[in-house]
Amino acid sequence: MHTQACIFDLDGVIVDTAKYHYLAWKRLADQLKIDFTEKDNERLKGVSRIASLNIILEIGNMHPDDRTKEKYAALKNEWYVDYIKRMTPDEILPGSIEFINELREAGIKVGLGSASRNTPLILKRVGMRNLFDAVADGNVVHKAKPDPEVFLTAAKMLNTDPRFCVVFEDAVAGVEAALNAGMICVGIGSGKILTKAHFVVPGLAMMNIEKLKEIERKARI
Ligand code: B16
Ligand code: MG
Repeated sequence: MHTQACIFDLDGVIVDTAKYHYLAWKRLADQLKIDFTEKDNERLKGVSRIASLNIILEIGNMHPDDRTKEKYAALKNEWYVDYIKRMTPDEILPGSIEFINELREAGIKVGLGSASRNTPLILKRVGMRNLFDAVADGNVVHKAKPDPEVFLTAAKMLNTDPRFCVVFEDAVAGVEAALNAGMICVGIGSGKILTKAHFVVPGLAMMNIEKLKEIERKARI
């Protein structure tokens, strides 16, 4: 097997924080009298905080100045943090810990690549920080997915050639970021949405080393 490192997205792959992002954005949209639906929320997945706000403002056809935008983003984050500071390890998505432990036992490095600036708080709340050899998140990376910066940074931290990294991603922008980094990408979710991923599974509960080997073989053909 060539794979030397696996890099995981956080929101939607390891934990389901998308629901909290939605509740907090919805609260802001309601205050601004913008009609923001769960379907609209799909467009926000994997996208940075300010880019998410821009999508919501676009839906409402609003054009506030930069200072007002920062105020809105800060308000949303305050409400979001209120949710995530109450998270528990019960909110880790099924199969995540088992698969990561299997990788670690096989000597494969494990990294995290997330757009979220709240990554440290989430990892602390769910007690997973020690399972990652490297964490590249929105605090150290500045270009939003689909730019490959977040995954290339994780690979560098792990001292691994990007060609030997496999990324697990639930967002379209994240899959593109992984491919732009020259990595193999396993989509988490639906093959109808994540059409560019090398392989798609519904969740990490479907993953193990044997499956990883099979995916790697198919992706390299
Ligand atoms: P924050 P991921 C992303 O996390 C979320 O999918 C996206 O909805 C969010 O806007 C972004 O993080 C920034 O999060 O506001 O906490 O900095 O999927 O890259 O783990
Ligand atoms: Mg995600």
